Amino acid sequence: MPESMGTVTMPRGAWSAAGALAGVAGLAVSHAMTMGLTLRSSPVVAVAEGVLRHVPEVSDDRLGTIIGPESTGPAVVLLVIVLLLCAMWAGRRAERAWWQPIPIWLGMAGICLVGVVTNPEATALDFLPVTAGAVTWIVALSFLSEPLHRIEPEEDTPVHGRSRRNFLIRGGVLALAGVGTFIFGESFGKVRRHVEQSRRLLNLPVTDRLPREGITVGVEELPPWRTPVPEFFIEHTAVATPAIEPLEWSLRIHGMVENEIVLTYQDLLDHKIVERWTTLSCAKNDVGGDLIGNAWWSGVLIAPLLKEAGVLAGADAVLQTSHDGWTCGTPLEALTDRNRRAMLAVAMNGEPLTLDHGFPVRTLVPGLYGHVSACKWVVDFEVTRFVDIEAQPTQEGWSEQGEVLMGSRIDVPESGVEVESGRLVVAGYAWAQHLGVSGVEIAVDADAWQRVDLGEVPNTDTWVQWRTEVDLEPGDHVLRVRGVALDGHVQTGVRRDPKPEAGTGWHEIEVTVR
Ligand SMILES: Nc1nc2c(c(=O)[nH]1)N[C@H]1C(S)=C(S)[C@@H](COP(=O)(O)O)O[C@H]1N2
Ligand SMILES: [Mo]
Repeated sequence: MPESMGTVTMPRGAWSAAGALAGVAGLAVSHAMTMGLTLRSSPVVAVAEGVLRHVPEVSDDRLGTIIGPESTGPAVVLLVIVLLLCAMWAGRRAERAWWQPIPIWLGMAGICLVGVVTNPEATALDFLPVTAGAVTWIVALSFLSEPLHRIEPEEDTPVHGRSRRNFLIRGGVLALAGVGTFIFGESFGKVRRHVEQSRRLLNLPVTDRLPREGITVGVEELPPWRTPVPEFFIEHTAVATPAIEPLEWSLRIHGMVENEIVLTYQDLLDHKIVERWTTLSCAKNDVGGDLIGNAWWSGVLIAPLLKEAGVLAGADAVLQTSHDGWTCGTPLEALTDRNRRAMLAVAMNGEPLTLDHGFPVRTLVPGLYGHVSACKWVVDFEVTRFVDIEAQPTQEGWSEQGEVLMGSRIDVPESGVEVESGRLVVAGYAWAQHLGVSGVEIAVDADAWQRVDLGEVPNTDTWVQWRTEVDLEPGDHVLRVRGVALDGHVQTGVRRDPKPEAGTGWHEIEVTVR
């Protein structure tokens, strides 16, 4: 930049430039964070998608679709331009006082936040990129404002020159950092997109299945018996979901075995695929909670693999390790028990596992809680003894054996609702995995327990739907539910917190009859 431009013109434009640079840096940070956390889309993209969801399609014969759900690209470009104009405005406000641009930054962040939270798939993590972007905007602009404030437009002193150089250096550093951050985010995102692509292209020898007639009890408001994958609970400690190429995946079976085995994804698929309905539940689930789901799982039985490896006498556990470093200890007996049919699952409801549910391979052991068994992104099986290991959940105070306790839940009606007097349909789910549910009972207020109707089940490892009708007097009522297992034992009413083993107690709801 020629020296002569300095004194008068540079500062004005410089404030806008500072704002724009800060704006770019914030967008780069939020983009990189989105990719790093393997979230679905950056805040800006989320806003663009949100807006497009509400505009009617506009098309033009020559140009094709101008606006519409397909045109996220142009919408994103437009939005970035608008945001950068706002950022330049914020930069000019910074000339007056340091706090002046803050409302503008917060307004911009607010728009992004609305875009993010209105996305149907948003999770709590989606807030992070917006927040990080907003903090970057504020910090980056202060960083650039500092030397600019020392430039007095009417003077040309040595201090002025130094400050201008200082400003240019800071601006350069920030621009480089922004570009670097963006490239880092893109490369991160590319890995994930590539794995998503590999997942889509897989053609697994698996089938899909819907529940046969008789399983559902005909209450529409009940959550589906076969939990759709997008509604299936997700529980893991990994902040960034691992993205693993099937071709790069392998499982090592070692430890107390005669022959160590390493299986690639193709090796795994060369085994016979077994398929089965199984309910998976989390020990963290509160009574009445939804950390439980039921799916049609496809995979390879673990028992024959362990037999092939030749388990040595004395072993009683398998320490499973995930690609993300998470570990869990699984009772060996549950893995080798042929009735239990523990599997290395590759598909859920007829589709390859999603990345969040453990793509490409996760363990599934019917009747055991997830924290002792259902290792996602599993890469290592060490045959061992419980006395020699301490898996992550056990260190955190969770039980070591993790056998699923009998449970039951009232889903319909919702607790707290007001209903008309007359017959009221009451329905829900019960489970006693591996043991099987023989009956479900509900009680209204202090009345006696009464049996309800059960749906059918394909095996004892799935949950069962139940339904009944009750006549309630006007007023407030409490309804509670309990299960009875096939071996005759009745679900305990003793209230206990989930940690260490699992929550117990009967699920209760309140209804008001008009
Ligand atoms: N790698 C890994 N696998 C994991 C976990 C985890 O934190 N990391 N959580 C476990 C727990 S506690 C549960 S309940 C199940 C949940 O499986 P889902 O997210 O597919 O429903 O995964 C298990 N597998
Ligand atoms: Mo869990």
